[in-house]
Amino acid sequence: MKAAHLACPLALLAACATAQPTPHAAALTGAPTADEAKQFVARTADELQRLSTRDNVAQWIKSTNITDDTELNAASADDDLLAAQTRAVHDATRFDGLAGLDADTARQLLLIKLNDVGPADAKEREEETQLAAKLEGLYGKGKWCGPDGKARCRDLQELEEVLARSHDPSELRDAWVGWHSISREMKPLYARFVELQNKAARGIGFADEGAFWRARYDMPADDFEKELDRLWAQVKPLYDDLHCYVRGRLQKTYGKELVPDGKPIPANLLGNMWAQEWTNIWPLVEPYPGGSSLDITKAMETQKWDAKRIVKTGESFYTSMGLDPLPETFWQRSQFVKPAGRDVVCHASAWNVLIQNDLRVKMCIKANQEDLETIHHELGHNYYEHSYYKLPWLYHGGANDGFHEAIGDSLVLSMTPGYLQKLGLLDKVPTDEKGLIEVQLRDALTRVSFLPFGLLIDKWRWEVFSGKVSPAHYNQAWWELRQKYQGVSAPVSRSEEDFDPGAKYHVPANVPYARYFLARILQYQFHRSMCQASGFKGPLHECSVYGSKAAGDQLKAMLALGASKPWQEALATMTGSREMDATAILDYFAPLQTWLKEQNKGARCGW
Ligand code: X8Z
Ligand code: ZN
Repeated sequence: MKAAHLACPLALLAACATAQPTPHAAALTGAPTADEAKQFVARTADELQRLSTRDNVAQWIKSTNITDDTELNAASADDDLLAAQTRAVHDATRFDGLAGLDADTARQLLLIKLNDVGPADAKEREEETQLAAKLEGLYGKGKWCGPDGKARCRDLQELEEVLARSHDPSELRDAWVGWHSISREMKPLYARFVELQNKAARGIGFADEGAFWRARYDMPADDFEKELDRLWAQVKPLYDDLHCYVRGRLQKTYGKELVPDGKPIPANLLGNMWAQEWTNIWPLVEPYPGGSSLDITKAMETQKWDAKRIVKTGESFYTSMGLDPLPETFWQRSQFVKPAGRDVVCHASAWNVLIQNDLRVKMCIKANQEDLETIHHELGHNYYEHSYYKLPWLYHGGANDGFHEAIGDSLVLSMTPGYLQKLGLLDKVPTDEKGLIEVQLRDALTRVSFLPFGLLIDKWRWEVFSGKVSPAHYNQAWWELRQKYQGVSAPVSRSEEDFDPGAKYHVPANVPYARYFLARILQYQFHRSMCQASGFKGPLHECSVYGSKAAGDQLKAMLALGASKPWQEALATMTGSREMDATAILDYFAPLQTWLKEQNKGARCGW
């Protein structure tokens, strides 16, 4: 599969295609020519698009009905695609250094070479695709049936609900431990999966699979790593301020014994299975309770919002900006709610299955704020796909994978209290200083909290791929990074029998994660530009581009580029700048940061 955001085990940024026999390098003799390169690109694109379509169908069937058969079927389609991509990557090297290529051919050759590949040995490739399908399946089917296996079995959605709502430390611990037990059996499979991916990456000249992932950003792979660290350094002070305030407030509920000063926060106390977003602990940290309620989940429940209404609300945001309505087939073919009686991958994803505008989402929607935001996120992927599906196949993709993740998220920033009031989900729009802090703190619990998590998953994987961390130390290295970046700790002691990274979807599903960190930075840059385009003049956090055709035009112009240009150019189209930069998120949260610093005076921050 191609799109980076799909729940596709092997799909990475530029990947996914394969198929009709491309002209094998060996079969071509004589010096390569620019014409020949052009034909090679066209043939390869045809083949890869055909195989990707078939793979998408198989992946969709598997993800919406996990069985041994659908897993094997998906693995087999993946295998064909991967075989063709691997061959194409090798064949494309024939044109390395060739002068006289037109810009489009050169760009497409580059993109072919960034496609996912498999090990050269067919048996090993088959093993890899089967492992990929199995690992994602284990996650999708995961259930916790108590320590002796005899309790009522609970799936992730149920256990997440406990993490979100309970304030009883032992209940929180049990739900956390329960879910983290489902990944234990993944460990040997994952270790082998890493070996095979490394073999594949080395087969095309990369040091390891991590280096291959980092090479997909229109800049040298080492520079990309530095770029991430630079962006993190920009936002870390804001995260630290939030961490300090939240820890202080959690102490009031759980006591200093459970939440000591100067130490990481236990990961089960932050309202989310992975402590990646902290919105759910709002009742414990709300600074000025008693004012207007910002809890729109309650309003959605009372008003009995269903999945269709949630998705329609998402679509109307896009159409209000002048983007097209979703195709009729979207409504017929998507999975909005968890079907009864079969295992599915509930983790939300967006698809263009048959490629020709066959947009779909796959979700298990619940009526809450998180899913209202997630549908905007997923539709962002769908609208990107809608904007580039007529471009040549190799341009079907985001400017980089962080762009793909940031589109919907940038619109979520326009879901201001004023907008939510229009939806009937907020009674009153807070107008005073306290109201502003409340709104910003809630936002920060959702988005600032995420930043270090977004960074550390791939920091861990890169170390795993490079061999710096061996399977004997997988879990230890994981918790070192969780502590270092997030300042959270495991709620109970862990060992190498545990495989805690596997309890996060993107690890068994093999979806790179740095993209989400980038998206958290980019979404504010996009928001700032769209606000300017819409003519908005006030502070960034007050702007909503709902209904702005000018903002929509600006967005459409960038989306329409797909992957045809380096991301720096796409960014310039949208923002006028070629740099990713955290000043937009820092500006946005400036009032909150000042307030947090005030609150934290005298506290022992850090861990
Ligand atoms: O996986 C997702 C999306 C699908 S691309 C729902 N997200 C990350 C996660 O859930 O961990 C969105 C935010 C981060
Ligand atoms: Zn996404």
